[in-house]
Amino acid sequence: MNIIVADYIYTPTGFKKNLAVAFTDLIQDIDSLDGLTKKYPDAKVIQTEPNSILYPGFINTHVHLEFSANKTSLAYGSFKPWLDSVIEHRDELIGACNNEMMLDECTKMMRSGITTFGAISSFGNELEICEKTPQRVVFFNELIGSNAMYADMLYGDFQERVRASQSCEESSRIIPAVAIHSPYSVHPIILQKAVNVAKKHNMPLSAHFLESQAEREWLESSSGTLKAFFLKYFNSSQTVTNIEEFMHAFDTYPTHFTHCVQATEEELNYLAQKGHSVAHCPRSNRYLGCGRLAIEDLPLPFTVATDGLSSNDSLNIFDELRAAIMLHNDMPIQELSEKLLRAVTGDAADILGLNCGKIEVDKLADFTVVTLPEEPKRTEELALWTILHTKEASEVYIEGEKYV
Ligand code: MCF
Ligand code: FE
Repeated sequence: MNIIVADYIYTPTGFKKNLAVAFTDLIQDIDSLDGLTKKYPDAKVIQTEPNSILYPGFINTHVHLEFSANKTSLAYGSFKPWLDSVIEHRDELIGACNNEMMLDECTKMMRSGITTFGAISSFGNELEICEKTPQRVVFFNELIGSNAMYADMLYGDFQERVRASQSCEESSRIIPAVAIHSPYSVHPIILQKAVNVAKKHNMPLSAHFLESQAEREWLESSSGTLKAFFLKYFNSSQTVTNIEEFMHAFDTYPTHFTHCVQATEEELNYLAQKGHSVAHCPRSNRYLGCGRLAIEDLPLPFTVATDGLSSNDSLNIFDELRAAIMLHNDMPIQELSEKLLRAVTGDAADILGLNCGKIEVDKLADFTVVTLPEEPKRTEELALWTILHTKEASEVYIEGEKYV
């Protein structure tokens, strides 16, 4: 048994002073240090540095490790030029992205306090690294392919990748999962089959959805800037599905939809009614010129995620949270900071069905210790100071083991 003490503990009911947490691989007890040392006299006591806050480990729900080699290859600023640049540079970027590079990004994520991440995998290349990294990885096997002619082959490859990720379940912290790339890139027939796979195995399910205005126009009327893209690369002039049909495909299984920047109020209400949620990627949306997700009016639960280095400059969760504070500049800053911290802890865990993300008895002992540069003068501002002053965590624990 271990006991960890910090000036503040971030619990589902707010920041608490004068408490400590007893843990093995699970959180066993929460009480005063005195109370815990009496109950567990043999426990090792871990005293964190002064001005520290004990958080549950942070969760980055959506990242593409395979694109970690991108620095200046992909075109930022607007969606269609970005998509063109993905097609142009994809092979060389994936080729340049070796295990060492991906492991380095996992380590950097961990130093920023991320103990769980959702890896969107198009080829399965990062499976080995996701097995090796100490973090819990929700391994989202991505299905992509809009051409009916190749659909069966692509679906077969997807099934194989799902199986490979399932075979790692016992020996690592990998949780197999399914990702549908997007409505514009997946044929409705295989889409429904993949949704059924997730449903059958009770796997987390995610999909990019209504990221850009260009996507919206293409899905609504097979027009707009994506028209030239589909003609050029896929020799097609018609969308394979529409917004309504795509949403209905997920009616019976709660799904984590990434972006949703261009969804209407009506569409968001529909998704909310079906029990879905949103992954909000503020920097990715800004860099690809997609707009701002109005989180102040969002009728459904959301997480905050970095997306990949294909549309970002780092996978550091604190960089992302600071960007969110700047992007949502009309929201009251303290309230927003609290909402953002919930989005990367308890809300993310609830949405992905994980037994972590909260400092509560019987949850997995995943912790991130954040140390403020001086004694905080007011408890009401702890969430904001945490986001503004932290680049790296001072300690990180996963299932009770110390990794940072
Ligand atoms: O989330 C961002 C932007 N939206 C869509 N896709 C991706 C993102 N970052 C990487 N991708 C990948 C996606 O997984 O781009 C590839 C897919 O494999 C090709 S999209 C034609
Ligand atoms: Fe993405």
